[in-house]
Amino acid sequence: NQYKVAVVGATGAVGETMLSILAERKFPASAVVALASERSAGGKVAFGDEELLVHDLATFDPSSIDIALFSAGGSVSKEYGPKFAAAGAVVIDNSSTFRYDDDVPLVVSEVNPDAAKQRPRGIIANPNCSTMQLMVALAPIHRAYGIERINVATYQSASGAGRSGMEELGKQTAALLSFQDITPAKFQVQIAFNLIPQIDDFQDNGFTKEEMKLVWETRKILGDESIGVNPTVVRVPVFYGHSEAVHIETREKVTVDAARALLAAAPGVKVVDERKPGGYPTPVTHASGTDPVYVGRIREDLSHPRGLDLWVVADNIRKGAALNAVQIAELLVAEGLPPKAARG
Ligand code: A2P
Ligand code: 11C
Repeated sequence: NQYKVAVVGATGAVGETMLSILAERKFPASAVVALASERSAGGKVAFGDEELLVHDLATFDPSSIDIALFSAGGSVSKEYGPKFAAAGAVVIDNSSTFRYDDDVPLVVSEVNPDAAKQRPRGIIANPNCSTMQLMVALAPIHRAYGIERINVATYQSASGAGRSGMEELGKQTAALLSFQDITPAKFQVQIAFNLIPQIDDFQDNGFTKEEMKLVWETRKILGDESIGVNPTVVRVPVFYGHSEAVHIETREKVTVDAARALLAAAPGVKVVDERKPGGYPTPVTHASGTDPVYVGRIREDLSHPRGLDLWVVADNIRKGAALNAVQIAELLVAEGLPPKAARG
């Protein structure tokens, strides 16, 4: 079976990676269509060794599309996602627009792949990057030992804010090193040589929306509303790769050896946990540009009898967004989704 695939937001940080991963993994596509706003329509984007012409989403007819990967922001998903679904495409959406709707599955390919089969609206949501890597690492532990509570502090890279976030980090760094003044634009305050304990807007409860996404998405993906999640999210001056200092409390005690063995066998996880300098994953030395979710610094909590500490790092643009979206598309292939062309 060969599918006609659309990538919406093809010129963005996630969209361009969706295209390269579709090519890398030889996704069975009869055609791939690159879509963005009229600003970049007529330009070119890379697809493996080829170049694709960028088309204007606003004037594109979706009727021939089998699978559409959306990563052009929430408002674009909200307007065009349902239009593509109504035209018979399965929409895999990377925005937060549909994630919390009961009739839209929220899928991490290694964790709850079967959820993708029930999609009454023709839309499958891709989780937020910070939740994604947390779930790949924690689902095996939850299923074996039962997680009651998660304390997590994140260290999220500038690429989470898209291409303009990376540009701002680069420009501020260069400007400050040559003693020039900077004016924050994309980020709330200076990001170069700094840390910002805010991602997305503040909610009434004092948490930011990025923090609440960790709470809502964890419960939905693991199918367990009783899990306590206590998040603090921080933007850091790193280009690619989100890191997380994770503390969990389980119903049954998990030893370091048991956690290591479980994670070593878990799909999508790579354990890097040598107790020596550099024997742990970092965004630059391990995660950036690669697919696994890396776990290191595994320790039994000194202050709680059933507590475990972990350090979890992944490329937020790849597993955190583009790779998982393509893996969801691969689930559709495995399921035998009939392509429109074959349906005649
Ligand atoms: P464009 O290049 O035309 O602005 P990032 O998250 O890296 O900032 O990328 C955002 C992506 O979403 C880009 O591909 C951008 O395309 C696309 N995009 C933004 N607004 C629209 C829109 N109104 N219609 C279609 N694509 C959009
Ligand atoms: C960030 N996690 O790092 C955000 C980006 O809900 O898909 C992705 C936001 C989302 O800024």
